[in-house]
Amino acid sequence: MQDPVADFDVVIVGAGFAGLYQLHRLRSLGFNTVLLEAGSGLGGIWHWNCYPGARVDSNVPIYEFSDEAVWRDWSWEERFPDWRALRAYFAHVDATWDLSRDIRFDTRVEGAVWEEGRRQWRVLTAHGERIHARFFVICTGFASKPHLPDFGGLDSFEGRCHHTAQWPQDGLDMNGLRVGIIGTGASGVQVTQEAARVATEVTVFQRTPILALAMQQERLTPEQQDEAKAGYPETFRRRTQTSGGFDYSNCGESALAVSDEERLETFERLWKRGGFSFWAGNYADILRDEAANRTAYDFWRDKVRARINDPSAAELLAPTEPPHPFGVKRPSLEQTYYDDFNRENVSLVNLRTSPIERITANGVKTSDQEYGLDLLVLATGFDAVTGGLTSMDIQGTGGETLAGAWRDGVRTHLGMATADFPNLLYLYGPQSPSGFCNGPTCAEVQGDIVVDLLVELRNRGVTRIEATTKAEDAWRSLVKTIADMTLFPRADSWYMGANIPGKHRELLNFPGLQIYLEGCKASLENDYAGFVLAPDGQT
Ligand code: NA7
Repeated sequence: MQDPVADFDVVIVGAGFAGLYQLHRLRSLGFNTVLLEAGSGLGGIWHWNCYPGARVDSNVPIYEFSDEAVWRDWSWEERFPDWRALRAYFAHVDATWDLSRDIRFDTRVEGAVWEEGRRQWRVLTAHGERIHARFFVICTGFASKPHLPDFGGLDSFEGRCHHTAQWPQDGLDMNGLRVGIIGTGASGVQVTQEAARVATEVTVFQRTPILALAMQQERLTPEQQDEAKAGYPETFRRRTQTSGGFDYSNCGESALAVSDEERLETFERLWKRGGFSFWAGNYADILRDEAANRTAYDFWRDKVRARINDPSAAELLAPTEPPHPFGVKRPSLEQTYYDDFNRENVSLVNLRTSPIERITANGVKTSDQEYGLDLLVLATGFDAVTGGLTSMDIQGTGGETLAGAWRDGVRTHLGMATADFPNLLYLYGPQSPSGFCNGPTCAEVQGDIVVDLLVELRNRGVTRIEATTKAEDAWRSLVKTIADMTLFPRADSWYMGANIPGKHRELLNFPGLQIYLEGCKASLENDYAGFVLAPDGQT
């Protein structure tokens, strides 16, 4: 039985890339640190996402830590590893950095209360523990709160039903089953590809078509990687200098400034490179200018349609007219997704014309017919970016919760702190690069800012730091100004909080790692502008 009350310098929540990096660095700097993790293992999203086909759509080595002690003896089998490989990687990180001894697994944080007198957070776990810490660093990622739409009758379904992020940890064999998949985001695409190979029938319920890009998966050998490792330090340095933390940079300023032939040649080259090249490495105005965007959409549409035999399925999956501008909802990567709709066992239901009326004991009843199912997969996404934070009952100085403080929109300074919540810092959260940035890059770059800040506070004897509302206003307005220069507000995406009924609509991520870092620098190098620092014993 653990001590019900414990005292730490820092409590971290979440054992994904961001949380593990915090633990590793803060501990090495002498901070008394503990990490609380709701799951039974490391990996964050890669602990929960164990559905068939779950795979990262960022390539390695971009999608890993930059510490040589970790990458020196590690090699992957695929350019885009699956969840099993990622779990093995996290076990390797654990062994290298010796992390688990300071991680409490199966420990869900339910809430936290700021205690002004002690200048500490009292963190409450589902086990009833109370953990006191001067600083509370939340690293719950952008996708830790699954979104389960309110489908009537869900409880009456007699088959098995799982959200992709709540998949049974001991697996579920889809062989021979009639599988229904609601949702066609990254998770829906990945499950569909696996189900198509083994299930008797696969029914994909689509509301909005995903504009998925060709992954161009590759097998990797250890020899290949050993040879490439001489270049890793440069690769990792370069990824901190791009706008999305990847190794992509724009291939030109404007898609409209070049001839049709040149544009086509460029698009073909980006397509062959695979991954997010066609999205993050495209012309700079693709995500800003509607006409430029349309050239990319048309290219994508024609590539996809060429693979689908049935013209009506082709029109649903890759419509003649874009459902929204290309790339303003997250594209996701596919390997066989579009070919799978040529299989006898795979069918597509258009929820725009035949909405779901209810879930029945047998399956899904739309306005047209009832689909009998053995397994219903809810690939319906997440209360993204904010959900991991607002689902905890975190009470600041006046007793207001974070969820309450953000009721009419997110308020942060530098995407990592909020007024009335002193000594609370969050990573990969709202108004930070978050979903627009490669996870490991953000974990390190934003993570270093937080670590440096905590070291500086310790050096100065500062025991309380709080963002000002004025700084929040300025940061919020900066995010809005940049968002309005892009096409992102044009889609009902999780980027905009628009996938959750009733959620305030606004761009939740900071678009552009470099501009973000400049904003941080402007504060941190200007004596922490936008924060009020209080040395011990002073207000
Ligand atoms: P996403 O990308 O949010 O996709 C969720 C999907 O579920 C999407 O196709 C939604 O349609 C659909 N959805 C959500 N609610 C409903 C209801 N009520 N009815 C029908 N369909 C619905 O989540 P993922 O898990 O695939 O991916 C999340 C991120 O993880 C991804 O971006 C990567 O970063 C990895 P919609 O498009 O809203 O019409």
